[in-house]
Amino acid sequence: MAKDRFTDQMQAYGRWKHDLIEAVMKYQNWLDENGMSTPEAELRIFELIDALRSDQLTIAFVAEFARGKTELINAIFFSEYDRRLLPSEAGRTTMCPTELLYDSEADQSYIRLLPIETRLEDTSIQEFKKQPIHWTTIELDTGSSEKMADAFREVVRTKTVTAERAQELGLLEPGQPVEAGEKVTIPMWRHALISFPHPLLKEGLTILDTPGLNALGAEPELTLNMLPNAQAVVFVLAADTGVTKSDMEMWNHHVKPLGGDARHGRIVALNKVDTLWDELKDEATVAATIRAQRDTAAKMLGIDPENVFPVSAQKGLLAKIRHDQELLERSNILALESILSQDILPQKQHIVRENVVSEVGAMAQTSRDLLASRLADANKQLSELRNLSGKNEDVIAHLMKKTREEQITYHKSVESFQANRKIFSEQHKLLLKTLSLAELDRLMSKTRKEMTKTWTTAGLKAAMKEFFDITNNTIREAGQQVDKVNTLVQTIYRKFHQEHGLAEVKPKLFSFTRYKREMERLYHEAEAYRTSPLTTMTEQSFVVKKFFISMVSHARNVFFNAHQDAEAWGKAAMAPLVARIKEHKSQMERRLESLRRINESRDTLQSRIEALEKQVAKLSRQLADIDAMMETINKPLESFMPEAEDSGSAQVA
Ligand SMILES: Nc1nc2c(ncn2[C@@H]2O[C@H](COP(=O)(O)OP(=O)(O)OP(=O)(O)O)[C@@H](O)[C@H]2O)c(=O)[nH]1
Ligand SMILES: [Mg+2]
Repeated sequence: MAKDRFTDQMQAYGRWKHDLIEAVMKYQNWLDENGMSTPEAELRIFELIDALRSDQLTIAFVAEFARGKTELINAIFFSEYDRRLLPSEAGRTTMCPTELLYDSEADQSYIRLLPIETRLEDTSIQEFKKQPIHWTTIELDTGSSEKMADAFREVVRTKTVTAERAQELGLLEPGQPVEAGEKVTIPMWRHALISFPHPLLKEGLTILDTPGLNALGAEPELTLNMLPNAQAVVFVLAADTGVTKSDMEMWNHHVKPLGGDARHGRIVALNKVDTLWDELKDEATVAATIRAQRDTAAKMLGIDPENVFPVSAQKGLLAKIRHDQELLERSNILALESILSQDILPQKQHIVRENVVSEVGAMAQTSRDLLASRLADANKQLSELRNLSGKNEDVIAHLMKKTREEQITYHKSVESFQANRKIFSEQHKLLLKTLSLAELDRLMSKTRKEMTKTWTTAGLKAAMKEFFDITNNTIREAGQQVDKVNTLVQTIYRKFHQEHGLAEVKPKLFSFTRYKREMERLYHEAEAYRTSPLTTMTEQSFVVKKFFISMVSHARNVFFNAHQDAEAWGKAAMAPLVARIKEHKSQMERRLESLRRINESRDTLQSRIEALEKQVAKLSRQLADIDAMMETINKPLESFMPEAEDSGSAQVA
């Protein structure tokens, strides 16, 4: 089997995370054992381990209806059930956004369904997720794939309601005429969560299957929160329909805008190429037809043809179930899988590295620096003492005097450091206050009140503008405060370094850019939405309201994350310097103590030297320990080089 199968690589990723968690825990124990732990470090490590344990990789499938999203999911991830696990049929099948994941906190596999009527409430899906009581829960029997597939059929259920009701729920197209008493079919559920212990899901994979275009438009939270939060979006076209107007609309409005950011992988699949297979034509002609379709699709989407993957989900699933190697190759499903493993996973790992590894790495580096300085000091003392043998008391007295003087100057600069630290803490508090959720919540509830009062589009637009103008201002203020606090930190570090000549420690600065960028994106999106001619229709007021609510909750999330981040950063910002100061202080005390003891009784010189030699040996061992731990922490993902014959550029014949 090819080594670049997504399944294998995802499991390698899981092992990497597992090893990393172990290494971080080992580091924590090591800190404890060596008396180098602080409450701040302990808390931070706890948070980092928690972040690693709950780390998720989300892959979303987006396309017009019936392009084969669900079939692709079945073929790539769930073929070992030897059947079509998720319902996929001609016409509209998937009725609501469906997340497949593993909820490690639940004691039973389940399907949770959020009733469509919850659309009438001002609560976002994100918030509903925290309240299982609003969901209909079905226990999932994972013992049989038939029973599972049966249970999954619940997700695609629909019901018939009057057109007025559908309109009330915001499920009719804008401007669609409604006749009194007319019946329409609507989805039964608004959102589905499916949790079961599948190996990939257990590794933290979340798959988001979505219904076609209208559903996307009607559930702004999907396009505003869920898709931008996914690490990869697979956009599916179908060879039997070609690129239609509604495919283009979806691409331009919902998928293309996600691609500007390096954090998001965007993959285009041209599905159903088996409809072009023709036994009456030779393979070269069929391949040329597929290539031509791929090129046309790429041109229309404005991307490189290399980035469009011609596949057959249906044949891929069939081939995997039947273990038909030839058909599997022809389906080209593996090429798509290898893109997921070779592009998306390393990208994801890169983000985890940036967020977690860099931080633990920096902590470990601080410990290492501390040890190295202890070792240097012990060696220095050792050579001092060795030089003392045979010297008179005056020399020792002189050394003691010098050390005491050093101590006094040092204490003075520590005092000035404490004063600076207080200023830092005040400025940091100001930053937290600017990012405070309490303020934002007040603004949110005020805006919500205004929104409930007004159902006119103009009123909603005014509320929207006010909200975003105020938050935009707040973000600008916060940005200025961040600059101020960062400059302060740099000054404090530099000053201490200059006055004390301690080995230079570089402070970690607070990075606010991604929050600023995210809010800018939201602002522009709100602006575009407000001024779009679509939203001038009164029927749209429902969608405007929904849209706004999901934007506001997104903005709240940005603030929440920024606040948390700033808080954690503030706690850690002075830590390396404080550690250095403490260390230097106790080193001086140790030297003085050792000199004093020698001065009092000459005999202890030899035993002091021996004790120091032991200490040097111990410190060297500790250094080796931490070096080994740092190596595990920085270990790259096991490399899974693709084998030549099934590399990503495999041809579809
Ligand atoms: N010939 C062929 N048919 C396919 C292929 N993939 C999917 N189909 C069929 O296309 C139809 C739609 O597939 P789905 O997987 O339900 O499509 P979807 O994109 O999930 O559609 P919605 O859930 O309605 O948004 C089904 O009848 C599938 O059997 C393929 O590779 N080849
Ligand atoms: Mg589907």
